[in-house]
Amino acid sequence: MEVGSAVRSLRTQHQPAWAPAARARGRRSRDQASAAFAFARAPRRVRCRAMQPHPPPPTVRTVTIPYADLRERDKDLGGKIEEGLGPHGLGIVSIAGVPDFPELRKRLLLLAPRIANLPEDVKKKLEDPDSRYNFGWSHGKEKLESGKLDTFKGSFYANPVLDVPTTDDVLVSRYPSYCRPNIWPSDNLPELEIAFKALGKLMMEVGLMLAHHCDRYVMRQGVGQYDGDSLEQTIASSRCHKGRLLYYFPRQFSKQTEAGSVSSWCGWHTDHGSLTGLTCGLFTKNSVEVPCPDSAAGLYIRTRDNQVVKVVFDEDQLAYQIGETTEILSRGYLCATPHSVQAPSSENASNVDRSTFALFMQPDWNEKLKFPSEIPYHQELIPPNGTLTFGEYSERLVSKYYQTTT
Ligand SMILES: O=C(O)CCC(=O)C(=O)O
Repeated sequence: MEVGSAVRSLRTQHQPAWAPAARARGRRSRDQASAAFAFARAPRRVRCRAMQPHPPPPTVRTVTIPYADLRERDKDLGGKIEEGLGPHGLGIVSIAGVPDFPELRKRLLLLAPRIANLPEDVKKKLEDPDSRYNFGWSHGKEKLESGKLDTFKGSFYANPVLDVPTTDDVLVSRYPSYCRPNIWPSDNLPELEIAFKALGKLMMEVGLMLAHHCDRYVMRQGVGQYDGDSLEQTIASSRCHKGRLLYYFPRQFSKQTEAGSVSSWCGWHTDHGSLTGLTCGLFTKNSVEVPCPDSAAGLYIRTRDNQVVKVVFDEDQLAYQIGETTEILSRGYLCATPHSVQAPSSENASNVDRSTFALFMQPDWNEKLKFPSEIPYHQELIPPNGTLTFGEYSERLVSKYYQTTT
């Protein structure tokens, strides 16, 4: 078991520090931000489905950064960061050529159907209601946009870096969704812990490299020097990271309208943390990997100018999405976007499931965040002095959603 402190503290190194915005300064408006998203960039549009009553959303490729460039701390990646994650971007980029990633991805994703198909009494023992199902197995506990419980997917949550984030009981009861210990299926699927931690740690390492280039980009926008942490420092010193192994159960549609919805497998949402690592979904049928049976199935993003696009990246690429907290603290220079997942609905999609893995990197519960005076989300949660810890902010956010969805 790993008990203890943060992954790797960068606090003593000289780092740019743009995150806490002591004063709001020149945040770009949503209109400006959305104006220039260029669908006309033909090379990024890879295909359209024909013969549909309504034209389907265009398919757009993520901006891709080679790993060899990402790992060079002095390389100027500002153009790519701006194109993918800046005010006119999709809020997602993918990294190509990450060593060991393809094997670690496949090893973990193939375990998702295995955990979902464990006997019900075994899965029950892997649940953690005290964390609001934010550790261990969770199925049918979250609410969909419709208010119904989400039975379309099951998730297995764990912190891939720390098995026991803290032993302080006060903290554990104050922030149970971050501070409770991991639960592993040691008797029934022991290989899950090893595969989960290996992929989670790799995604964290690469995420830190990307965060460094995001910091450089934001600092160059004239944001100036601030007294808090950069994105890289924030992630490196956090004990709050959470991995989510997702298993999307095969869907059967009773109505055509349900089948065509871009959120038929995962509802629209925006990640609220700092940076999310995401693998390309893996489809299986009767435990054997199959190609995606429907080109309309997969990840969709709502752009800054309110258009829905299907987003694709290769299976050996590792994608990263900006979370709301980073958008707020970067004063809009890095942008979070709402996203959803569509289930396949073609004839040969029956019994096809999908597995993927997301790593939610977020500030430590103790990290003091200084919010700008104007923010695009959740303004009502911020006190007049603009300062909250991430733990306090998250609690307020969960209560807000709890009140509005029950
Ligand atoms: O399944 C996917 O590709 C996206 C998952 C996702 O958005 C999430 O878990 O928040």
